[in-house]
Amino acid sequence: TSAPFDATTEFDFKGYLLSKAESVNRALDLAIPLVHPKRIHEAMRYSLLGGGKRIRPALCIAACEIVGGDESQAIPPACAVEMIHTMSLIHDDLPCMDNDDLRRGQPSCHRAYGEPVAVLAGDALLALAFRHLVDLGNYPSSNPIPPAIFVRATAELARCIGAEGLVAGQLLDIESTGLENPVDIDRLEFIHLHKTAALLEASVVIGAMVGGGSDLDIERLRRYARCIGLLFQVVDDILDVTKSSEELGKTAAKDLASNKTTYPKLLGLDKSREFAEELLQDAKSQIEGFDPLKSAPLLHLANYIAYRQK
Ligand code: GRG
Repeated sequence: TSAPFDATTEFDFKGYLLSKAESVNRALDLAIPLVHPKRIHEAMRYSLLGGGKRIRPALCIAACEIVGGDESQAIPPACAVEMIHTMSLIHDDLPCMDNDDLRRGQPSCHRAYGEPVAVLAGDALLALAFRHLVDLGNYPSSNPIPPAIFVRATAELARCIGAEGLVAGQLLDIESTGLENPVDIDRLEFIHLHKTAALLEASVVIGAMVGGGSDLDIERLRRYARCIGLLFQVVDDILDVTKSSEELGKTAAKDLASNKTTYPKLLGLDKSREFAEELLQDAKSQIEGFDPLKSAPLLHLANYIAYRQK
């Protein structure tokens, strides 16, 4: 499938993603110096700086920009969400969870550093994420953000990742694995909205908050993020079916073996594609009222999630 032509086709999306990833990678590198005790800081750096598409930071920065903020205001929250994403991957790979030896083509954190250090590296990244988000020293002094915004952003991030967010999605996913019958569509949607969409939602929402977005802006962007979060998983499921067997990665093969419920299994391939298209259109409709130039990154991020090939 090729990306649709629209008014923003001229926008250099690859360049945008690359430049935001570079800014975030620089800030992440500075955020974790190799101080005592070195081993924990090494493990944190190993997982945080070892690749990744940086989709959540890009969403955070793009949401800040769409409401009129600038990149420098969004770098600390963008780093915070990537720290949380990384800690969730470290913990997800542990033997007590998904038991994965590899992450992004490299030994997973517990394979490289041992389980105790991996658990602690995840814990430390979670703590650092919140510290980094609220540390005024990380923000440009020329464009101060009101303290009340930090309170709201902190609450938002905690809510999205806690027992009513990411953690809830992970638990239900674990409990649904290996069941003889597929889970129903409501449960599948709950898992994806919590396990995947919640952190995308927090990324977008706290980006819009630090950028000075109104409550209405924030709620429209929240809706956008939920749609693309679900879309991410629906497309993942479709790709698992449409990829040839040699293209099937280890994770997908494992999912098949564990009898994982997917959208194509519940709805069929055509209906799953229709659902993906509806989610994409819904996401795009949420950003229609914003400045067309400033909305190009979020528009292209939605297309990227919908039309990616892996
Ligand atoms: C956050 C408090 C807290 C606990 C974590 C272990 C756990 C609880 C949750 C697991 C969540 C999980 C692994 C969700 C999957 C999310 C997902 C879609 C990962 C792949 O994201 P990409 O493609 O990965 O953006 P890269 O490698 O590009 O960063």
